[in-house]
Amino acid sequence: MKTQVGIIGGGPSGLILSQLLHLQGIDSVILERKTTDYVLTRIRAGVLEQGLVDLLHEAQVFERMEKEGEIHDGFDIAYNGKTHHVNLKKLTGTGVMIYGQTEITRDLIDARKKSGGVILEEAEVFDIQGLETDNPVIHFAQDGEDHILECDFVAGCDGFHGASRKAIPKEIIKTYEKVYPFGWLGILSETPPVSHELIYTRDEKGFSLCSMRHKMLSRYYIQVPLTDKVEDWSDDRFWDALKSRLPQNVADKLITGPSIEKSIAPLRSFVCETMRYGRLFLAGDAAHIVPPTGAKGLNSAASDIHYLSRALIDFYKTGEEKGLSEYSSKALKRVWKAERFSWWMTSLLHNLPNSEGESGDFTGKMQEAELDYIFNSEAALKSLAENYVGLPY
Ligand code: FAS
Ligand code: PHB
Repeated sequence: MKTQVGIIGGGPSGLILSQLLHLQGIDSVILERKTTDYVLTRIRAGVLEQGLVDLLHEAQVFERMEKEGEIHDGFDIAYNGKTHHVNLKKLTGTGVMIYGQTEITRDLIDARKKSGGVILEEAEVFDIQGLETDNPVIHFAQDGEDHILECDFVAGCDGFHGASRKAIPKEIIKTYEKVYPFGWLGILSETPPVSHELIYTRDEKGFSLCSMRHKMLSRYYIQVPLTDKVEDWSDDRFWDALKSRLPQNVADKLITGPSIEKSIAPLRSFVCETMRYGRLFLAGDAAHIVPPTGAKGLNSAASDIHYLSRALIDFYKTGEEKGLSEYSSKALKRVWKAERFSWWMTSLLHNLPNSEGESGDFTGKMQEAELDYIFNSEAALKSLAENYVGLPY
């Protein structure tokens, strides 16, 4: 089998890239190790920066998002029993779109299938050869047999646990990582959200987040120790823990109900430098991971795909290779700023153990002082807001 761009991974990164290339007459094949039905069972991101909304418009996959998505002009941060508003629209001129990653993925799969896009399901990539040549070969297993896909370029969109990053020689790749000593226990419930916007809460019992997918689908998270298992958490135990971390006036309004999804996600910061090796280009979670606190995971994948799609289209239309050679450094510049913001917001709002040499709840006092500073300084609040809505591409 042969194509122009071999895309490993049928998550949002791979699907958006494939759709953008298709609209410019560039062929691609997506190799996805799971079925598309399985991919659609994943509950992930919910907050879209304007950059991602624009990219979905460019990909001509926006109708349902515009109809069912909701624009939020701000969000709340609660601590010490009080709620403080971050007015994104007033501070930055824009807000964020609330529309689940699952729905984006559904819309993209439908669009690719409608336009004859090739998504090979249950096709697991296990090797990539010839990346230093002009004709790399992707090796994948499907239906118990090994196959090859010859292509001009390989897009590694296969997430943190994928195969593509491993194809970069050890002597070339540099990785940076921080693993956080806690996870997020998240649930989805068919209940009205407790508030019309998101509420991030810092509490001595731990972080919590009240989010949503739409007016009758709520998404809640609480910080839990990494040793916890999802089976340790009944719905009742979850709701009690969430209520105990919310300001009383919010807890009193919380409408609970049975969870339709419940899972624990570990938190890590991770960056792989370089994001390019020969004819391989990494994008999205294959290259970087953020703790979800700042809602930057999916949104950083979007800016990668914005840069990579333009570079590939330039190459095929004009032979120009400038975009391809600048891709990694350009993508990493924005990735590192998203990493910083995600680490900062996670460190600000979660219950952290004292560092070496600290005594008393020193870290907690630093968090409180920073929050007091933010909500009494226009400059500090604007800085938070401009990072949350997304820095320019
Ligand atoms: P994905 O991981 O989504 O997709 C990679 C695809 O590659 C998968 O479908 C996988 O099956 C496939 N694949 C892997 N190895 C392969 C192989 N060898 N061969 C073929 N296919 C292979 N971000 C936010 O902004 N907000 C959130 O709240 C949030 N919550 C998250 C919760 C969890 C549990 C996780 C894991 C991530 C979360 N994220 C969140 C981040 C998430 O949204 C990612 O940023 C987003 O999925 C990135 O998309 P992709 O880069 O396409 O990677
Ligand atoms: C979500 O709705 O899943 C969500 C929203 C904001 C975040 C993280 C997750 O910062």
